[in-house]
Amino acid sequence: MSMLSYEKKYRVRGGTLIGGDLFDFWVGPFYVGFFGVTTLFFSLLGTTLLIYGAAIGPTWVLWQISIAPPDLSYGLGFAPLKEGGLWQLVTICAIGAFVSWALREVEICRKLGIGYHVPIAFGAAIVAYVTLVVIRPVLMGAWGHGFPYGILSHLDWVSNVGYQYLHFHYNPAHMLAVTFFFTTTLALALHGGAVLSVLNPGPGKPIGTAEHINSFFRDTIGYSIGELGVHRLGLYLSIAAGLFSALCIVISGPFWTRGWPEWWNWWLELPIWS
Ligand code: UQ2
Repeated sequence: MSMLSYEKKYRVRGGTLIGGDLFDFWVGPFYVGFFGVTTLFFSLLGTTLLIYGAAIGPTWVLWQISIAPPDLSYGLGFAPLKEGGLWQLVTICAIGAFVSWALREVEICRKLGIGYHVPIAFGAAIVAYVTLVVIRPVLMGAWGHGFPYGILSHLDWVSNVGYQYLHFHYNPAHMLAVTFFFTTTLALALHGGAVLSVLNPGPGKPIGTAEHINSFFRDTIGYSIGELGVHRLGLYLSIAAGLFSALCIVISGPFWTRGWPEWWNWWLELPIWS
């Protein structure tokens, strides 16, 4: 693997959050660090537990394998391994691995002297996952409210929980989350298309610049957000998609227990109609 000239310069000691220079070294192109070790530990243990769960389960059909959370009757206690305890351990491993990875990103940012934007963005995805399997189950009083770890079973969970609130698309936070996801794809399609178009002008022609993109968008829609701006927008849109996803599920149950279409009765009940 190639090493850019500046990589050597920034492969320096320090910037670690814990343990001084204990794991402050590289293996090939990869920075290790304390959190590299913990990432490896949690991912290997979690994956092993998932495979063990599949081995004692009823099927090896990939789509049908499922590691389910405990029954609601176990509340917020520990369940036996084969009764959801595996799910609880896998959840601990997953959170351990995700948070370790984010902290390893922070250490690398500190070494490079750059901002924490990347770990913060990844943090939004972690928040969404933790909301699903910890915060909402705790607020509702049972680990059984978490989603099962399986390709088809987690889809069934989403469908069932959706219908439990009659029509989840009436959830206002869900509306915002979906809108942010779609707008993220629009922005990335525009940005990816814009970058590739200036870099591929055709054989023998010189490549374009950000100014060409500015001109293109000013000519077509009368506005260009700019080279830095489009990346700020992308970061904002995608983080907002994750955070509104977390919000839309955490309010379903702990805050609102009826159908989401009914929530909109506040509109019909406004005094202005009478
Ligand atoms: C832009 C710009 C880029 C871009 C893109 C735009 C030079 C390389 C894609 C255009 C983006 C706009 C107008 C924002 C669209 C708004 C939403 C909500 C999708 O101006 O600057 O830089 O890649």
